[in-house]
Order: sequence, then structure tokens, then C-alpha cells
Amino acid sequence: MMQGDAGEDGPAKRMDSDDGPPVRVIADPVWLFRQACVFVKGVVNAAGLPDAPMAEVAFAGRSNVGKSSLLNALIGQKALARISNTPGRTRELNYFRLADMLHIVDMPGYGYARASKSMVAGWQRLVYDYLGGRTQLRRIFLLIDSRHGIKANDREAMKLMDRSAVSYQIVLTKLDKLKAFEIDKIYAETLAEIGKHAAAYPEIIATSAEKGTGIEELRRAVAIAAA
Ligand SMILES: Nc1nc2c(ncn2[C@@H]2O[C@H](COP(=O)(O)OP(=O)(O)OP(=O)(O)O)[C@@H](O)[C@H]2O)c(=O)[nH]1
Ligand SMILES: [Mg+2]
Repeated sequence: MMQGDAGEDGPAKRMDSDDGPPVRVIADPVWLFRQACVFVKGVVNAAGLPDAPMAEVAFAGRSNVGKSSLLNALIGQKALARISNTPGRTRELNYFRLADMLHIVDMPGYGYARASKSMVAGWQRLVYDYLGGRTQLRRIFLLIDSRHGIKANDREAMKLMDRSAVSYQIVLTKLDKLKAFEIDKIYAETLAEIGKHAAAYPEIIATSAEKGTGIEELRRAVAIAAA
């Protein structure tokens, strides 16, 4: 590093004061996503939820939509969250902690056809409990597969979040599977549909974990939601 470069980054330089919360730091996506991210725990019931008053964002969506892949792309670590060809892989609320400031939650996917009734009941309970009383939760990123668009079970999830007054933002995934005109179409359709939902953030983010598309935009959205 050249002399004189040292002042350009580093959290200490960005603190507003010693006693107040480091608001500007967490709001800076470039700084935030350069910090370490660690796996905290897998939560299977409401009693297991961390009680730290730390800001939190979550990734939700149908099984196989690409939640874990997108989380890895976001963090810039290939195998932080577990990815699988087997749908229904993530069965717990998987907690990650970024920069010791922010919890990021990888949620179990819904709509997994081969899930047993007791499995579905178990995680529905968990998600209801989670959405119902999680004051730390700043925003849920609801992932939608760009090849399929919003489906019936996504609408149910949206209704549940509308009712719980949990703010959520739609993220289209697997953009690399589509041609440009198809992207335009699904983008417009999705935007039109979220207009009807009270708790939906009015902008959507189009991504590909595989190609890195939209990752910077998603990082900005996470930082803004967390600040
Ligand atoms: N082409 C392409 N494939 C992707 C992308 N993101 C994820 N995939 C693939 O989609 C499959 C599911 O990805 P996961 O990240 O495990 O999906 P998930 O939503 O976490 O799945 P569950 O944990 O089962 O709910 C894997 O085979 C991934 O390689 C993407 O951006 N492009
Ligand atoms: Mg997963």
C-alpha cells in the first residue's frame, strides 16, 4: 500500500462519535461487506432465537430459489451457507453475523413438495413465531425465481408478511437463465404485482448469484435496511 492510502478506509475513521451508534459505518455497503462474516447457529424454534438487540435482515423464498447461493455471493464466500441440488436443504433459520453488527438469516424454503406434513407444520410454526415478534428484523428479502415469477405460495408468504407488517423487498434470482426480453417482462410483471402489497418495498432487485449480477445493489439495500 502506498503511503497516504491508509486514511481511505477503516471503521475508526467513519465513526461519528465515541458514544453514539456507528450508524454511518453500517450504512456503507463497501465497508460493511469487507468485514468478517461468521456462522452463528441454526435455530429450530422460537426459544433458540438470539436475543442480541442487533439489526437483522432475512432471506426467504421457495425451496431451491437460490437463497443460500445469493447469501454466499453477497458475503463473497463460496461455501458459507450450504447450497444443494436437493430442494429443502435449509431447514432451520441459519444465523450469520456480519461485522459484529448485523445478523443475516437464511430461512428454510417453502413449497418443498416432498416435505412431510410434520416438517411443514414445524417450520410454519417457526416462521410465524419469527415474523410475529422479531423487532430486530429490518427487512426480509423475498426471493423469486425469475424463470417462474410470483407463484401461489409466494403470494401466501407475501400476505403473511403484509399481516405481520414486516417490510420486505422482492429479489429476482437466476437471471443468467433468461434472455434480455424475458428479464424485462418478468421485471415489469413483478413490479406491477407488488404494488398491491402494503408491506412490499416498491423497488425490486434482479440478481444472478452465478454471474454476480445485482450483488452490489443488494449489498446497498442490506446496508440501508440495517442502518
Ligand atoms: N444458474 C443459476 N443457478 C443458481 C443460481 N443461484 C442458485 N442456483 C442453483 O439453484 C439450486 C438451489 O440453490 P440454493 O442456493 O441451495 O437454493 P435455496 O433457496 O437455498 O434452497 P433451499 O435451502 O432448499 O430452500 C442450486 O443448484 C444452485 O446452484 C443462479 O444465480 N444461477
Ligand atoms: Mg438454502
